[in-house]
Amino acid sequence: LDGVTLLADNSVSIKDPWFPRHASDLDNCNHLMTKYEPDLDMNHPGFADKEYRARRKVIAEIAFAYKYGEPIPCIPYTETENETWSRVFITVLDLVPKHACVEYQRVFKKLQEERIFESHRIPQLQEVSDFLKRNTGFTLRPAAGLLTARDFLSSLAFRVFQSTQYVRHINSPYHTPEPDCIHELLGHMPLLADPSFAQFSQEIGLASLGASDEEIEKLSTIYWFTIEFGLCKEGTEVKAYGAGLLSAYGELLHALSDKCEHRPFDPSTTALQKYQDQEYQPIYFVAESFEDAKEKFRRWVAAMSRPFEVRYNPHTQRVEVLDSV
Ligand code: NLE
Ligand code: FE2
Repeated sequence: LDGVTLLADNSVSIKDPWFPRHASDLDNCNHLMTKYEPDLDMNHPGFADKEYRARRKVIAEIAFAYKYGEPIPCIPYTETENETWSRVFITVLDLVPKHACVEYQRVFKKLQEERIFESHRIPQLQEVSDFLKRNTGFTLRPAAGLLTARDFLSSLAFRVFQSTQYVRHINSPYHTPEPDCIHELLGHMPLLADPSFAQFSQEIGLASLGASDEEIEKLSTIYWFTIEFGLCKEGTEVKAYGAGLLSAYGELLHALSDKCEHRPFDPSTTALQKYQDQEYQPIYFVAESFEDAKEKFRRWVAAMSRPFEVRYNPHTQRVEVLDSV
């Protein structure tokens, strides 16, 4: 292929860079970050556990093989995996009424009523995806592990959430630095079924399409301090809405204690805050409300350098590009 053909085929140019235009293009957006893997990281609780590593491989293969439009394969979880879920589920049940935001609590109840959230078994991604679809139009895709920020954020533009399907090691049930399905299910799913939160998530995704590397870094930092580790005000109290807090009770208690710093959520400063993903966070950002976070985010995104605007068409599942200059 010569350069001209490449340009024509992939529409690669600075003004018109490649990014997924249709939900099926997400089949090409599953580049993994090699971080915290049980095969590579000696500190991973599964590093010395051959059986665990083999299990992870089997589950990863499902994600690699997955294509747009297919049902998400069902995983018959083992007794140990269900036991790990059970332990985390029970601690979350205990802390939710006091520390989770009302939106999370509302959907959590609904998930229990529909018998999707039960203490003795891990829900299947397909049933949760169907639940989300009924509530906000979000759907799930299985992911083999941690994706690059660009790939991960781009899915959100289509109201698609890339979800891991493997389970953390039984030896560290209450905190893991890498996402696993317990984190996805208990942390992310309730709020992705909330309309206002779903909208906020999608807008972060839309802002990421065709963004520069520097902007992707800022957007993923905002994602980190909101969707993963966000706190919000509720009257005079501060509650958790971040998924990384709601799936790890140790950090949840830490985040609401006086051992860390709370700052008001403000996209321009939050986007520049350095963060690490090994330990509990030293700083959390507190939103006034989802609506307020969304307003502030919109104003901040409007100042981004992208020479075009994008709009999602849910009827065609396609992103439309509008010239804005
Ligand atoms: N620390 C979280 C947990 O243990 O559930 C996972 C965070 C993934 C970014
Ligand atoms: Fe997450």
